Amino acid sequence: MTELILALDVTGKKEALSIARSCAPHLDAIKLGYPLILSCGLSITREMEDLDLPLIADFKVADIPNTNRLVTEQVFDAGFASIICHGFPGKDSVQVCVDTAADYGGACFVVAEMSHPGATGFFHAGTAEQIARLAVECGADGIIAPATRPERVKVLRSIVGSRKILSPGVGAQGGDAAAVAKIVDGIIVGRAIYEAKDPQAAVKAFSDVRNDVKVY
Ligand code: OMP
Repeated sequence: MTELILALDVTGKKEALSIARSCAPHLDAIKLGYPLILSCGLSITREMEDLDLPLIADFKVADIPNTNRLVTEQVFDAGFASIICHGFPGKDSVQVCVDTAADYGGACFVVAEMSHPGATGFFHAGTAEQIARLAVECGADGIIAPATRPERVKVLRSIVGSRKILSPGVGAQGGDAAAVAKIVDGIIVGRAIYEAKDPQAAVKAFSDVRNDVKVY
C-alpha cells in the first residue's frame, strides 16, 4: 500500500500539533521542514512522539560533506526517522547523509526531480536521471520525484527499481493522487490537507485513494 505522508508546513505550534493529532490515524509519516522548525524549534519532534509516527526531516540538505554530516546528526538526535537531501552537491555530500542516517538506523531520501514548474529548467535534460543513479550508487533508501509529472516518475522508477519513491505535488500543485499513488511508495500532501476546511475529512479522502494497489 502506498504510504500517505503529511507535509506539515504550518508555522504555529498549536495548529501544527492539533492538525497532526487529528490526521494521525490516517497517516504513515509526517514531514517537517523549515517553516515549522524555524518557527517552533527542533524540539517540536518531542511533542509529536506520542503520535507514534515516523518523522521525516525535509531540510533538503545541500552542503559540503562535513556540514551535511553535522546537520544529519542533529536531525537524528532530534528524533527524526528520515532525512531528505539534495543530490546536486555530488556523491560525497550525498554519501555522508546516507551513511550518517544508516548509523542512526534511519533513512535518507535524495531529491531527484522537484515538482514545481521551474524545476524543469534544471532537472530535465538528464539531470534527474543522473541524480537518481547517484542515489542508487550511494545506497540511499529512495528518491523524491514529482507527482506533478507521473511520466517522469516512471522514468525515474526504471532507474531506482525497488527503492522507495516519495512523491510531493499532490493536490495544491495539481498532482493527481489516484494516478500517482499507483506508481510510488508514498504520496506527500500538504496544503490540500492542512488548509482544508476539515483536515480530518481531507486526510481520510487521501487515505482512501492510496489504498489503490501499487502497480509498476
Ligand atoms: P503541498 O504543495 O502543500 O502539498 O506541499 C508539498 C510539500 O512537499 C512541501 O513541503 C514541499 O516543500 C515538498 N516538496 C515539494 O513540494 N516538491 C518537491 O520537489 C520536493 C518536496 C520535498 O522534498 O518534500
